[in-house]
Amino acid sequence: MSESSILFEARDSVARITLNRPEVLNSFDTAMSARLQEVLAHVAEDRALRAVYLTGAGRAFCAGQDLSEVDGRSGSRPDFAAHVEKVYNPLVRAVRRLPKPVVCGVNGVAAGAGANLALACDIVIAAEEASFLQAFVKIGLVPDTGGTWILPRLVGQARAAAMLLLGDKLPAPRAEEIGMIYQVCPLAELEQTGLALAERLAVLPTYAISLIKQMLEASAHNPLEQQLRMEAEYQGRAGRSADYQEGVRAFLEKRPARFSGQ
Ligand code: LHQ
Repeated sequence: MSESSILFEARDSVARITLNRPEVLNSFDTAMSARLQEVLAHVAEDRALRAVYLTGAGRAFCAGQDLSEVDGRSGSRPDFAAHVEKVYNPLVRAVRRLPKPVVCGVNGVAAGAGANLALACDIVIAAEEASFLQAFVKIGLVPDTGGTWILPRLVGQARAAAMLLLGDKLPAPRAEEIGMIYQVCPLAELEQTGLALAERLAVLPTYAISLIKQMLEASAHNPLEQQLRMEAEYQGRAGRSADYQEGVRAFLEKRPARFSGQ
């Protein structure tokens, strides 16, 4: 049921979110997406929460769409455009626009929309045993959940094309090698590593981090001149923040900074 398909736990300033339908490799049905959208909206609003750790329960991260929900065997022709707008696009927007960092801990296979949800996160780490596959083409579909936007930016056109057209499994260590994800670690250390990263991020200047997220995203399409103007404008904003006051004061007083996130 939707109540338990997403587990949510707030510990100190870190929101821990777990995709929790392990019997179907945490694949998404509509209710699970709706619940994740609610949880992400709550995290966006709650000022006490300053970083997210997203992972999956059981042996997979997420196998994308729950194919039993969109079973094409009846011969009907469903409206997948509306489905993608309702189920997947809001998740990508929520993660990318969240004014807080999202660490994704890919604990096992990440396929289809599941792979692209992971790649939409700000820092992606994975278990050595994990893998990524752009499974869409294998069932006659096209990539969604931002895959055609994010993948070429992460790995370049040549590798993105091969991954999207062939749908082969990419082992996590190779994904790290080619810069698609940040880091791999043994499965037994994944949670500790991911939560430690989220905890570190949660005490950094959250407002500046939210600006950096926007700047990185804009750099994907801005010409240099526009990006330079954005950097100047956003530095202006950051310079007016309480965390800048604290950061520079702490530096001059030779003590660790205590950032409020504002
Ligand atoms: C599943 C699934 C699953 C249901 C494993 N659904 N049960 C957007 C627009 C509209 C429509 C369609 O979708 C989209 C976005 C998308 O994400 S499209 C891509 C959808 N995903 C896939 O095509 C991946 C399908 N799954 C797989 O290829 C494999 O399961 C992977 C490679 C992920 C894992 O393989 P294995 O480790 O060998 O596991 P398995 O295949 O044996 O799966 C274990 C169980 O989980 C099994 O059920 P069972 O009752 O036999 O134990 C699977 O049926 C079930 N499962 N993925 N997406």
